Amino acid sequence: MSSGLLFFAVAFAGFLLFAIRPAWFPFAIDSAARSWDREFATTLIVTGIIFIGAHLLLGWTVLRARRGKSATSANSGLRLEILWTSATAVLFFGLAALGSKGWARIPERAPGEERIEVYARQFAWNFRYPGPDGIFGRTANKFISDSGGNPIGLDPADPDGRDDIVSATLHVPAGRNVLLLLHSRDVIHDFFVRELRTKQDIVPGMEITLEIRVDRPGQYEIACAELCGLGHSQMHSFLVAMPPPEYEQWKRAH
Ligand SMILES: [Cu+2]
Repeated sequence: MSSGLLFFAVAFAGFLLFAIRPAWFPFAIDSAARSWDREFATTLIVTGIIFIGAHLLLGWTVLRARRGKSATSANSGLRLEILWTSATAVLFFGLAALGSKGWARIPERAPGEERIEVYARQFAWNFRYPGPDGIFGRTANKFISDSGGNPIGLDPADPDGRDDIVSATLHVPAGRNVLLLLHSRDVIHDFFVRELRTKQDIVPGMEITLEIRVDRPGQYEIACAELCGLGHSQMHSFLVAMPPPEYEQWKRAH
């Protein structure tokens, strides 16, 4: 096979990878995630055009040199050097500015948002809801008992905690702002949902907040994205986004 044919075969295969998207991102389930996807696509298209253009130019100069026409000396290209260096700088700063606009669009804290606690441990997830009273009951390490069904250490003497709901899956109301309060019981874990395009580290001894708003009901996988020990690969759960009436019903049933 000639090298030219091989080049076109590889280029075509590369093009197909993007066009057919066999291993592309799963769909995005909130507005911030969709804006980051648009940002990603813009960057990919702009850099893709430049990449292809630069390689065509490179091929053209190689062919030209083969035909015996010498390249111009490096000194005479100073103006060009300045031109494309500054064009690259403008492009990169422009893309960064566009990107920061996307980050600023992360959902703001909203009154009436649903507050849910996330508890990560080696190697499982637990989620806590404050129950009808809206107050999270006290917790303490001495009450933690995985075999006794108290993985987060709820204080049995605290009346505020009696109606708290502890679940192994994260149920959220679709279309409403949800404030996740992230806790770790042991080492650093990381809350990751591909469809949210978000990863948030969970550090022991800290309460880290993460604001999400899922607008598409469904079930999505939660993975731990921080290598946290031997069972790390099994540390997963599900985010279940439900229409608000169904969500309220689910809470009442627990
Ligand atoms: Cu983990």
